[in-house]
Amino acid sequence: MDAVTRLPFLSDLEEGLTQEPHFPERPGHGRRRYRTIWISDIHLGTRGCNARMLIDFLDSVDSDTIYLVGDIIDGWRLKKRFYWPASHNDVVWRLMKRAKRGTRVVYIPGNHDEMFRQFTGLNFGGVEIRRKAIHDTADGRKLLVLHGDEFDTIMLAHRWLAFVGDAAHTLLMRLNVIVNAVRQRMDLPYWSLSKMAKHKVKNAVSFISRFEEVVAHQAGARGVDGVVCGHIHNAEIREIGGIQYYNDGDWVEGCTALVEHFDGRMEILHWADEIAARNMREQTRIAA
Ligand SMILES: [Mn+2]
Repeated sequence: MDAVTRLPFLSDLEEGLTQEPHFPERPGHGRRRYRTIWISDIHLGTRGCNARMLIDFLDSVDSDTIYLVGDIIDGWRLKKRFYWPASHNDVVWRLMKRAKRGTRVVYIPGNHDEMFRQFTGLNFGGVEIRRKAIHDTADGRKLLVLHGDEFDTIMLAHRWLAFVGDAAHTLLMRLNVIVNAVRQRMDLPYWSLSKMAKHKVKNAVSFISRFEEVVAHQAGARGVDGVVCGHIHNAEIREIGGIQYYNDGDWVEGCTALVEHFDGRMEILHWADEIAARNMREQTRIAA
């Protein structure tokens, strides 16, 4: 495929996949089994990605099907600056290995890895690349699976607010002091920059619930029972207007996955909590 070679990092990626993983894979027996696993917003190729935590997750669980719900590799950032540590390569290695061992792997590229959308319909080493998918649950429900950026145009007015977080708030509070020192010198009245920031953070919360409502509404119009997406880095299971809304979260901040049990029951796994609980159990075992 000629198009593949146009992406500078894919040749490095292919080379890395032929080698053994840097972090040895834990043996497959004793893994927790699920019917389906959904993960997204891994952002491989960025410093923010918690690849080591994801490696631990992938070595601890197994499933019949795994959906990669977009923003798996951050092509935007990789194009600007190549950052590809061994752990990031190991994540791809494990996903490819899974496909080879017979797990159905469905990859739905997001907006950060949109360069893979040109391969929609193709099979890449056992990985099916799709624009969206319909998942049939064990208890007979139909779920629409997509990344979620397709609703950005509807959300555009609120979009930037999602990036206003605590760090920005702290910075704005500091700026507030400077701004008002200047204003005072210019004989201008006090004006609260931090108050405005707080208002924006509140808007970020309303952005999330608005996104969830838009996605659920759009899914409902397509006649499915529910929808699974990622994109906004906020894991959630919620019912909105008779539609089940599922978001599998991310591996930058939350480190979460969405899973379907063999009876169709859905659950969000918080992997940092799982690791903490496991360490606690090991400590008590050693102490005993
Ligand atoms: Mn996204």
